[in-house]
Amino acid sequence: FEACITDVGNSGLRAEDLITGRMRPACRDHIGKIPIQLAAYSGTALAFRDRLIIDWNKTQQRQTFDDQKRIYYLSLEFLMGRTLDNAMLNVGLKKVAKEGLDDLGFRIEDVINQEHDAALGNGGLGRLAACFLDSLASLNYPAWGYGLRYRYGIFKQDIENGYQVEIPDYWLDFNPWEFARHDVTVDVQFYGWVNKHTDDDGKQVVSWQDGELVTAVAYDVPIPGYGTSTVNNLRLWSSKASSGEFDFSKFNSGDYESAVADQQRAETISAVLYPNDNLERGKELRLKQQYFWCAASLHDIVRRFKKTQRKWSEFPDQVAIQLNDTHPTLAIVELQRILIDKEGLEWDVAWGIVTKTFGYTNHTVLPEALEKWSVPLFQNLLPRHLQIIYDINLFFLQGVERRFPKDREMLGRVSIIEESQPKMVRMAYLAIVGSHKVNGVAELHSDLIKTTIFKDFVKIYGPDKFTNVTNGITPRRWLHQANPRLSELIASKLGGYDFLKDLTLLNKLEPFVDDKDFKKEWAEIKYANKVRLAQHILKTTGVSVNPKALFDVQVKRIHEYKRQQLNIFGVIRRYLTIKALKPEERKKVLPRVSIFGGKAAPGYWMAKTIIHLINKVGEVVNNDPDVGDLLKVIFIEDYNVSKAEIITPASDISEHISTAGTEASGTSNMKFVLNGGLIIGTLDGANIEITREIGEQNVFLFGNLSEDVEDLRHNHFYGESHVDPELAKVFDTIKAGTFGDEGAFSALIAAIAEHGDYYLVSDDFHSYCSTQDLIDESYKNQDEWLSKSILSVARMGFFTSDRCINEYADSIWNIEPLQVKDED
Ligand code: 26Q
Repeated sequence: FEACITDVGNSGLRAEDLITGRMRPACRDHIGKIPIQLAAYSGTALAFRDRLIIDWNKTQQRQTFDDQKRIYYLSLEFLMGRTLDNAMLNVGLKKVAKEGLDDLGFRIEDVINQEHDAALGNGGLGRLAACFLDSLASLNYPAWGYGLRYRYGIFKQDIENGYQVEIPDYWLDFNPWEFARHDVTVDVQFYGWVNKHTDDDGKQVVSWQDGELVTAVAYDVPIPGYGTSTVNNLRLWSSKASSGEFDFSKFNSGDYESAVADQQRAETISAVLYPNDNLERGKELRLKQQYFWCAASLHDIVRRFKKTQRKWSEFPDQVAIQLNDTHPTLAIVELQRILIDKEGLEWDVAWGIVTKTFGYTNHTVLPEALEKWSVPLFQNLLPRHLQIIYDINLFFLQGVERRFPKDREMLGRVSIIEESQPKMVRMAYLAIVGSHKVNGVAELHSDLIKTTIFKDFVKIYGPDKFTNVTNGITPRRWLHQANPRLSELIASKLGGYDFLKDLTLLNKLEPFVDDKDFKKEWAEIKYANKVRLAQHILKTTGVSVNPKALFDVQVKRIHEYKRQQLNIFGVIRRYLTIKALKPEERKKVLPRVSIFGGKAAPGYWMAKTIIHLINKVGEVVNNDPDVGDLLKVIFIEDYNVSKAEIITPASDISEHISTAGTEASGTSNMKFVLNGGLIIGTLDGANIEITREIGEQNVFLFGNLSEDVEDLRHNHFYGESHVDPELAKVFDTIKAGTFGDEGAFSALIAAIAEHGDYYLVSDDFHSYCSTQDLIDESYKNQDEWLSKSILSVARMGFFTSDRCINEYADSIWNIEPLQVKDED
């Protein structure tokens, strides 16, 4: 930083100098004739980057020299958001940067806002991976992330006439945070055939031959820890044709088109993030992405291990690999392949090493989200891997048969190969069989996987193989960065910012719950955050909302199980109630702003219909003079990490209202409570543990319990169909065309009224509405509301991702922190 901004300041350079090029060459290279704000961003980012590089090198050298066990976190998604602000805070020089930029005539917020989000993820799972990287570095664990460098991240969402429109997210125009490592490449093989023969010593040799090669090129991203000099590495792979830019032999022989086509086919692998979450579609390109990334990462890990010249038996003492869902399960098969085909180890020895190395995290019980790949697809793309999977399955089933000779059905149920037409490889089963630990992401979820989808595996392996690690979030980004004023107020009472590294210290806020001045400041900060969000809403939607109203927020991926439809039906009911009141009665109504945000998978028609309905309801309600400020309905376009940083601190109440038993954990629930917002929620995922920590009196719970869901669903099909009467009125209003073409929403209504209401919207509607009414009443007592808000924050210490990472480190990875020393 000294190198850029302060130098610029000290040497008397003006803002214009940033673009006229009187800067260090590294900055100048990137600047040219770009807008001045972007130039300021470039300069600042490059300054901090320089700073990070020094510690990054030291950390990597130290980790190599020390040669301790490392954790490799394999995730197809890293939803990082922006980096500059985080880098400034972690390095501890944001204040210096602010002053430097002020001197040059820039507002630091404007500079920060220039950065494009790194949106290499869909939602919860990808953001969790990003929080984990932050905690791993902050806690000094030797850790690497491995992912794909998508040219296009999650699409940008526009709303046109109330419909979602997807725009490609090309984010790599200027990305100062990545370093192309053209010296670090791996050739990855696809297709081809398997050659088995016996060598001169009578040993069977298996080789995978021919097919096509694609080159993986490493791009490294520094991951700084907070308040430490540890800077870990995130390595993202980019694909390119293996013979360089073109196959010159084809090119020279005149086959230009096919040379270009080869190149494009190779580059397609890392071109785009699949925009589905919690839905699996079985596309070949997705399987190619998975293998490409697993093979490159494994090759890299093995190469690093081999440099140490240790025995293979020591591999699990040096390497822990965590699978973020089943997406990287092929890494298990790839390691087994390397050990037996390339390194010549015996099957059992190799398999012992493999299972000691891997851990698998499950993020869902939804059947439609469990990955399965067709055997013919596998056979064609990865013929050797399919053979190995068959062998893994054979040995596994033989073991099962010996242990449970009487239970013949068990074999079919637990087989890694599903005997369907076509046959399918069940990736979750493969991940369980190939790992030493399997974890869920919240207590209820971890219990559910043991009693439902993985029940047989608990019988086979015993309960100890299955464990829980409740998710967490990084308080650096989700409190300190997103809500600096709240963080500062807390620090002023706690005597410093230690709570950002030990979040349990927040409990020292409890004594202030009755402190008048403190409460006043607490309320002022919330209000200021609401004003900021109101400004954003005005700017982006043209709708003016009153920051004194209750802000009710639901931001997350749009999915039927998350039940945004329940929320919007509740909003319609509220609208009808207001309309039915006499003008003088309306004065007693508590004004509310219902805020929605989130993307629908492009092919998920029902989710898109929900977005459409929210927008249409907004158009009507927001322009109804009978309603005025009493109710506004806002859909915030293109919800992403940097918008979450504005929205989260501004909520009074947020909605976490999934059908009980369907949301594995949820993590935005934690973010909202940590920012002093209360929550309305079902007894699902981490809501349950949040309630246990902060106290039932501080949470608005409603709805059926997960243990009753199965019976309720059964009754919908075999009992009498029955729609809650209040909900029926809402449906009538929609059908009457109040929100435009009623036909547009008929499928949404039919799913509930005619097709079994799988997500129990009608069953929970009454309870949801009365709980919302209770929220209105509670909010009117601001003093009590504030006490709930403060107490909740004070009791949120458990939900830091630092706690979560320490649990993984102790109970799954068996790794220790490694501090970079000053003299390094
Ligand atoms: C699978 C196959 C093909 C294409 C895409 C996918 C795919 C992609 C993303 C499947 C699932 C996802 C993402 C899932 C996800 O975000 N799950 C969420 O994980 C969070 C972190 O543990 C939890 O808090 C949420 O409850 C869970 O829904």
